[in-house]
Amino acid sequence: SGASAVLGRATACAHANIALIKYWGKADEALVVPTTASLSLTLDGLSTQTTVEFLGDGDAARAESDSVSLLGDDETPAESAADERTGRGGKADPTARFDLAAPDGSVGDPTADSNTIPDTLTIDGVLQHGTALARVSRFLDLIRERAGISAPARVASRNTVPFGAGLASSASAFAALAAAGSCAAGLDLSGRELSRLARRGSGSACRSIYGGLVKWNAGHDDATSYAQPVECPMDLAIIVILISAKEKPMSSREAMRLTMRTSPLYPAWVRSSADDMTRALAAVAASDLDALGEVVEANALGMHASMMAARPAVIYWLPQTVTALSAVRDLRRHGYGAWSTMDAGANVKVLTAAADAERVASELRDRLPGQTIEVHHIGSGVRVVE
Ligand code: 2P0
Repeated sequence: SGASAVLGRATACAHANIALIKYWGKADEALVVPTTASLSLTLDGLSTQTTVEFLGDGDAARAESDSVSLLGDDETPAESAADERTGRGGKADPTARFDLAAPDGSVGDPTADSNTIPDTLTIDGVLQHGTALARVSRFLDLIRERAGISAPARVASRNTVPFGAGLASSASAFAALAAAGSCAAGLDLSGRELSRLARRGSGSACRSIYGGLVKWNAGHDDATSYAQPVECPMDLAIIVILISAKEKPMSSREAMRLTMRTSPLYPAWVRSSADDMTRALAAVAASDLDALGEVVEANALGMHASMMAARPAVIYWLPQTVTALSAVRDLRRHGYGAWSTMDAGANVKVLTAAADAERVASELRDRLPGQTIEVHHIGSGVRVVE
């Protein structure tokens, strides 16, 4: 069919965020409802700009068959029933389909369906196929369903974030996609609705809807799991020590699943996380950076301890990671206010006061020669730019 006319088009820009109190594990895989609440800073610099165009006519055949199997078990009971009618609902492993880093084309791999999806996706100018395209298409299905359209989309995304290196590329990516996609589909969503939508693409993306300090309320279902801005009287900064920009060995999605399923330390980390959140929010309210830094570093190291205790172990650390963590501790002994945090990768991020950031970064460059060390100040929330 001649699907070339553009029905709606929008471009949005979103920034990455770094969690101070971490999200690690889902209580509901399909809806991306986390086991714990998390707290993050949205940063300047690291960003994604995405344009979504819905193309004319749609494809009736696709609307009647393929979208049903793609929506799958994370949708409403009506759609689950539709899955049963088509006899396709029970075939795939419902978890494997969500895995960007599926190692092969086994059952449940979304690449199996991807050639029937008329959407197109380019990331930094490179046309995407397979799992990346399928994950974006499934996400667009949520928007199409809500807007009552069945048009295929053309998506083009540009990043200043290295992909899949534990620098929160999926957060800025799905925040930008949620805003551009919903706008292009003619939906006018509130910040909270946008946050809930972005969450379905990637959990941490729900926090990048807002700028500054942001709390993601864990909630217990789709309606109650969303992010909101938190008043922060301190001017904070994050220094990124880029140890590896290579794609991480295991996606965070897969790693958190493995940690939840097999790590005897995971339940202890979840329990301590609630207390960490309380302490962090109290420290923020009191402008007590020392207290905030202490709980931030402990929360991240506890998360990594729980990963290392998984069977098999999930170890993102490299030798330079340990060196960087030691350098930050050493700076503290010399009176600097600097605390480490880490995500699903080898890189170390350092929390400081904005006013100290350049001085701390320069000390770190002296102690860690040859490493790329960048200061990031607070960034803004997602915005539709055209
Ligand atoms: C966070 N991370 O709070 C934690 C800390 C990494 C370590 O959110 O499966 O890409 O798409 O919901 O959001 C990375 O996980 O995972 C992450 P999905 P996501 O920032």
